[in-house]
Amino acid sequence: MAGVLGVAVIGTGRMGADHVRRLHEVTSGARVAAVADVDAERVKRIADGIEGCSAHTDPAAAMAADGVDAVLIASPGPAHEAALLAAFEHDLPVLCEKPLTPGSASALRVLEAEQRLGHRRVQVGFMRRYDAEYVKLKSLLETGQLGRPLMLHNRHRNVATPPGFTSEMLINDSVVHEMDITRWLLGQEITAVTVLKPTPSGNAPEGLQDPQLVLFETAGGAVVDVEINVNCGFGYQVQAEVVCERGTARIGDGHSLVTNMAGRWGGTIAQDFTERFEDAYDRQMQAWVDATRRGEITGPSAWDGYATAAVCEAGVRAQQEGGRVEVELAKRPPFYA
Ligand code: NAD
Ligand code: ISE
Repeated sequence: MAGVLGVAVIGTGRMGADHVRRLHEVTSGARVAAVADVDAERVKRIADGIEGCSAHTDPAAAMAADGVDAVLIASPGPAHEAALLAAFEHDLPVLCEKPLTPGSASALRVLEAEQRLGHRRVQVGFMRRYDAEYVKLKSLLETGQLGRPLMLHNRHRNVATPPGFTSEMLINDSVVHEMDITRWLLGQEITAVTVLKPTPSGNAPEGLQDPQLVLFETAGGAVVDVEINVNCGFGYQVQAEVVCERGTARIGDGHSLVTNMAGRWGGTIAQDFTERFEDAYDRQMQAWVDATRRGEITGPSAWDGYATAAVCEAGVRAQQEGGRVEVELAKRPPFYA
């Protein structure tokens, strides 16, 4: 495709509005051609700020609008399957925010529908794969200098949860990123999940099991731990340390700016994901637009969306029933090789 890519953005809440801004102000080679949201006022307000952008309350109507070549889905997870199937009807390339869908059965239906199209159409918004530090870490592991990865320690901390955030969402909404990054960094599927539950923090809303310690086992015999701690109060932190046979490598310390003043040294901590991963969201968008304009689909696939949904299911069972739960994963179709 030679021209500018016209994108329909479905869902204009926190992430969708930020993606609209990004496409409009940061990304090159793309424009926001249409927006859709069930909230008519919100979607009109957003479209009014962008020349040539139409507003819709029906996602399918936005996808059928003039000048739309591709779709970005940023509605809540339960609305993703319908939006993906509508995009497939128009044979449009899609960048779909995580999760692909909230369960493995619905994710499998999406895989089957994409395979019926005969070509890949979906990139899933696991944006950490575009974070400069994670990219460096993966490149280092791939050189083999450190030897085989034995363990991966992760910390995932949020300042506070929004209203309605449940104990299951610590797994489905938050740890899903570590599921993807583990599979990507180590190049191995996750085979089993165990969840340990400390006495909840006094910062956590009543009834929320926060924090949790989540353990993955991988097909290659690595063990991965994730501290998920989403009402820590002090900042948004995502850190990872890989322990290999000949050394370790660690990212996410946030030491890019260190100040010395009045007998103290220190820096600042990001307060949310839009700040910590701003560059990653930008790079993800540019990579998707560039690949789409070349007629290619790159980045995390619908298979990655399905595989993480399957791990989430094992994780929620482990959280609720206790013990070690094995991940039930379908055979990977050659289509997603
Ligand atoms: P949000 O609640 O702020 O926004 C969702 C928007 O979608 C709302 O404006 C709502 O009116 C609209 N909506 C609801 N149902 C719809 C439908 N059927 N069709 C069209 N619009 C609909 O949510 P959010 O925080 O922006 O999350 C959106 C998506 O982004 C979710 O899938 C979430 O998991 C994902 N997300 C990803 C990251 C990340 O780091 N990659 C961070 C936050 C959220
Ligand atoms: C949110 O939905 C995200 O995707 C963020 O990246 C994550 O850090 C946060 O915990 C989730 O709630």
